[in-house]
Amino acid sequence: MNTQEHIAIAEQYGAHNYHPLPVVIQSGQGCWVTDVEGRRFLDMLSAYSALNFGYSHPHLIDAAIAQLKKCTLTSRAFHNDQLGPFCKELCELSGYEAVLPMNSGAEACETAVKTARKWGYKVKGIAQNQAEIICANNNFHGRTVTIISFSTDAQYREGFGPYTPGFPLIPFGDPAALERAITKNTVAFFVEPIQAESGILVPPDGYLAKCREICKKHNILFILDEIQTGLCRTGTLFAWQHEGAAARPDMMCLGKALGGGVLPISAIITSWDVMKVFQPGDHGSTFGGNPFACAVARAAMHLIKTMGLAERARDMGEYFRGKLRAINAPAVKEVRGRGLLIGVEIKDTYPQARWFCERLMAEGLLCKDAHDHVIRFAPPLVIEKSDIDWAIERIAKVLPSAQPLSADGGRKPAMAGAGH
Ligand code: IF1
Repeated sequence: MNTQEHIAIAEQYGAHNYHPLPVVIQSGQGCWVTDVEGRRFLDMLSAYSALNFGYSHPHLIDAAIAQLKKCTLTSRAFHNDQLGPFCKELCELSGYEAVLPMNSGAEACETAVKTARKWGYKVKGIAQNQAEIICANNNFHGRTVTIISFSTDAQYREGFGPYTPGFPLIPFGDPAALERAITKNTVAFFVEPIQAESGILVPPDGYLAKCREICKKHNILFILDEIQTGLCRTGTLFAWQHEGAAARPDMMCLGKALGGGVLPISAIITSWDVMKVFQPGDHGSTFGGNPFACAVARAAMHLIKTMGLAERARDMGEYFRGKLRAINAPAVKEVRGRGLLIGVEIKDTYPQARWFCERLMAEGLLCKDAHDHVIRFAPPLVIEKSDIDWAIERIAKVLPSAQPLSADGGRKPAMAGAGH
C-alpha cells in the first residue's frame, strides 16, 4: 500500500482524534525513519520525547527480545523477577526511595494525584474529600477525565464533563501566586518543570527552588511531572536539576523515555514517608510493573548511566539553538528551550507553525507544532552534529520562505484539530 492508501484506511477505520503529517513510517534507525515509499526523514520529534535513545537501539531491542522469549506478563497477583530490580535501579538512578509503576504518563499523573490526596488525609489530617492540588495554567499532564479537569485548554476539556473538583489553578512561573493559593486543604503543587505542550515555556530561573521552599514551609507536596522533560531530554537527568538540589521535588512522574521508546511504562517515585499510604488493594494495574516493560526500562536506565546522554543533550541543544538563532528569519519571534527540547516561536503575523512543519517534511525533516505558533524540535538525544547541520540547512531554507499574512486576514484559522 502507498501513503495515500494507508492514510485512507486509517481515516476510514480509526478515530479522527489526530491530524498527523501525511507520512507513513515503516522503519527507523537512530534518528532516521523510512516511510512506505522508501523516503528517508530525520525525526525531530522523537514521539514527543519517548524516543530519547532513537529508533531500534540494539541494547534495547536485545533486552526486549530476550525478555519477550522468557515472560511478558504476570500481573501483580504474583511477583516477577524484573519488578524488584527495576524499582531498585530506578531508585538508585534518581535518588528516591520508592517506586509505583504504571503504564502511561497519564496514569502516572493520576497516581500522583491519588497518592497526594491519600497522603493529605492519612498523614496531614485533612478533612475527607476536601483535598486540593494546585496546578498551573496551560499545564499538560495527559487525557484522563481527572487530568483534563485541571486543563486550561478548551479543546482538551470540552464535551468531557462533569469534571473532577479539587484543582485550583495559578499562573505558571509565579511563586507568589502559589503561596497565595495555599489553603488548609492544600496537599500538593503539581507542575511541569518546563511546559512543553504550551510551547516549550521555560520558567524564570529559580522558580522551582522557590516553589519547593514554599511547599516545604506549608507542608504540602511538591510534585513534578518529568514525563517529557526527564531522562536527559533537557541536558540533565531531570529538568529540575538545572536549579540544583534546592529544587528537588517530593515526588516525580516519569514515563515516555522510561520505556526506551519500545513500550509504555511509567512510574511515580517518592519517599517512603509518602508511599507508605498505600496498602494492598488501594491502587494497581494489570500491566503495571510487567516484566517485559521492566526489563526494557532497566536496559534504558543502563544506557542513561553509560551513554552520557545528558551532556549530549546539553551540548547538542546549545549547538542547535545557536544555529537556529543565527538563521534570523523575519517570521521568528523567539528561539527557546533547554537541552534538546527546543521551541521556535513564530510571530502571529506569519503562517501557523503547522505550515512550517509541512514544508520541513517536504524537505525530509519531521517535527511538530506545539500549540499554533511554536515549532517544536525534540530529536532523539543520540543525534549527531552532522544531522543537526543537515537539519539546519533545511530549516534555513523554510523559515525565511514564509510571507507575512495580509493585514486584514491576520492568521488563517487552523485546520480542524490541527493541534495534533
Ligand atoms: C497526546 C502534548 C507532548 C506530557 C506530560 C504527561 C503526559 C504527557 C508533560 C501524558 C504527554 C504527549 C501526549 C500526546 C501528545 C504529547 C504532548 F503535545 F500533548 F503535550 F509531548 F508535548 N505529562 N504528552 O507531555 O503521557 O499518557 O500520553 O503517556 O496526548 O496527544 P501519556
